[in-house]
Amino acid sequence: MLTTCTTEKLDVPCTGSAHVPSELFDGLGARQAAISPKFLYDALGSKLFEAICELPEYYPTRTEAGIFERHGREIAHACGIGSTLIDLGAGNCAKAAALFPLLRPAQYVAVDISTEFVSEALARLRLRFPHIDMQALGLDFSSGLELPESVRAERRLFFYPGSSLGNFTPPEARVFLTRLRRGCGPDGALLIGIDLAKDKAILDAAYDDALGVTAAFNLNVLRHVNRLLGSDFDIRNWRHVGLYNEAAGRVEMHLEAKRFQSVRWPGGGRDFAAGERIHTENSYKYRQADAIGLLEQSGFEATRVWTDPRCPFAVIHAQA
Ligand code: AVI
Repeated sequence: MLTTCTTEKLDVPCTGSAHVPSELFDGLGARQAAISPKFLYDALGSKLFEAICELPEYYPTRTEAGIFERHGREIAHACGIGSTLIDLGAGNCAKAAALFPLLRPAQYVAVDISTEFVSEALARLRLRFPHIDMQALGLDFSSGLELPESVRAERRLFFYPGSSLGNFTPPEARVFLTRLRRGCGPDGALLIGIDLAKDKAILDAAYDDALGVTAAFNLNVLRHVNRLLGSDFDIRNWRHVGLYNEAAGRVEMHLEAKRFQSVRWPGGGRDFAAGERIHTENSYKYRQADAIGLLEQSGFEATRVWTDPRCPFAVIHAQA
């Protein structure tokens, strides 16, 4: 089920209380316990992710920003000006805002699961760019992409930076991209940033930083789950694990129980043995050819690719 809400009217999470707990119950009850990575992004989680992007170990944000800086004009040429810029997972809107002077969008639509966070960012952005028509959408676009009529249908340019595609499994990514391609309409396109496979040591450090910000980001999901589910996870009983699984081609984040514990929630609960893990995120790292293959299997035509010579990362423009 898809829940769409315009943030201006909202002061509650828009994730529809009817389906959120059942998804969480299923994940926590599974043999390999799991929590969907979307639950990492409550208001604090979004702020912690913002801090991760500043860390020296977390290269994707810096690398991608460098590509936008070095190739901005070519990127704008490929995308054209005056588009309907739809920013998926907009967060603090900083990445899209940096492109406004080049892309000069006719409309900017900031989509994020964390409504509170994105609407605050948009309020600040409206002051800087009063001539751009802007709207915020609180939307869990991982499960559907029904845009309201207020979003212009012409010249849609979906913007999906930061390698968020890596948080889907490849089959899920294909389903998601196919849905995006349909949402583009006949004259739409996609501008996407995809992280590429690299040295295990670099990846391990990026997802388990020395300051412990990624650990806090991961552990915070349990506080969010406690609020959503009424459970009694004690974050002091868990430790963060983030490492590259080379065979699977992905970084995995887990929470590992430090000791045996019983966790309760209304109507149920679960015992966790010491060392047992809850899987909280995958972050797939593609080879460039595989990333392009994925786009093409989803009906897109990759027209331009920009990379960084020192750190494998690709920004791709793909026509619908
Ligand atoms: C949002 N997403 C692309 C980030 C990533 O790199 O997979 C989330 C993240 N998880 C840990 N650090 C950052």
